Amino acid sequence: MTQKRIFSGIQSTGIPTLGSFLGAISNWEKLSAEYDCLFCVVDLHAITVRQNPETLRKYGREMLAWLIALGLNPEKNILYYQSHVPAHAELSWLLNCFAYMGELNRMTQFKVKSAKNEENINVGLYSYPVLQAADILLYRADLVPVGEDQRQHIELCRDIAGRFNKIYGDIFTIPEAYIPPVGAKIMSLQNPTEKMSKSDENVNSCVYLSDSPDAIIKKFKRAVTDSDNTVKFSQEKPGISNLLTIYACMTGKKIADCEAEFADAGYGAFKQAVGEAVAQNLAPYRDEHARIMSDIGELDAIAAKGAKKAAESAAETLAKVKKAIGFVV
Ligand code: AQP
Repeated sequence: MTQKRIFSGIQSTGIPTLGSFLGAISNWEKLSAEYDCLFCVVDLHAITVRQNPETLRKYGREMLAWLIALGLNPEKNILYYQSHVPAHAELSWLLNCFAYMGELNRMTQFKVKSAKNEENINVGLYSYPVLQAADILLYRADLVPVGEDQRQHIELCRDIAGRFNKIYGDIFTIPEAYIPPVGAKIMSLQNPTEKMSKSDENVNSCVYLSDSPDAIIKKFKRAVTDSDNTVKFSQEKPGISNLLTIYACMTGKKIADCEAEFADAGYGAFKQAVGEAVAQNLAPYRDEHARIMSDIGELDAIAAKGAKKAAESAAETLAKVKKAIGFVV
């Protein structure tokens, strides 16, 4: 039996956060033992928000190095930059003709990002989910491990694939989202009702994977909570609930056991413990990242090899799609 396939991607819009690690990349690493995997630095998606060219290039390489440092073995998994495989953009155009504006108008991420970038509400930002559908469908992925914020985009991808298949036959694999039961939406440390985001202007709202242990502990000490001083998971306590989720993910304990552990502790001791757990867990990855970044030639060679393999697989799907649509082949 052939192995089932996973595709997932991450934008090169900054240094990855604890949110992208817990919501996505740590699960990629766990699932990669059982699946045939492609993991992509989605730099075409990144330019839906204006980027400085040098910074974008730097973040692209750094992101690929993070994926490897976090345990994605390039010998086992296909790792590459989206812009190195033109089939993503090509299929995206074709799928634009099968996606409805009514559907895209409903996308929460578009609404949030266009509110934040009023001076640059570009067509790419609007059709972002169609490119994401192309990313996934090109590789006939069975499973797409993502954070909660991407659930709506995966649903749209399934709808577009189903619509296409209904017209042209069984061309696309309809993918399933994999959203982890705990850690699917890590919230900002400064505003716990908003998602932790790597492009947040307030650096204290995010833990970046590159942060030093001291910086991590300080950020948790400053985390916004309420004044009630009881460590309890509840909707009324979004700050403390977020910290409990992070602590549970870092220690592998159940939320209820974490609550019990800190039942007699105040917020100060709890925040210190969460900070230390995160700092301790992330330290080895930071060292490994620095080691990988010390050999850019090797990193670029990994990306080139990954793009070659990805392009071969993508070409098969694209050929089927073009033939089905009726282009002269
Ligand atoms: N806070 C989060 N909690 C859980 N999962 C998260 N992810 C991102 N933030 C969190 C998941 O990480 C994967 C890669 O995300 P991305 O970088 O491609 O896009 P994003 O969701 O837009 O992430 P950011 O950090 O918010 O980036 P910017 O600031 O550039 O928009 C996805 O699976 C995502 O769900």
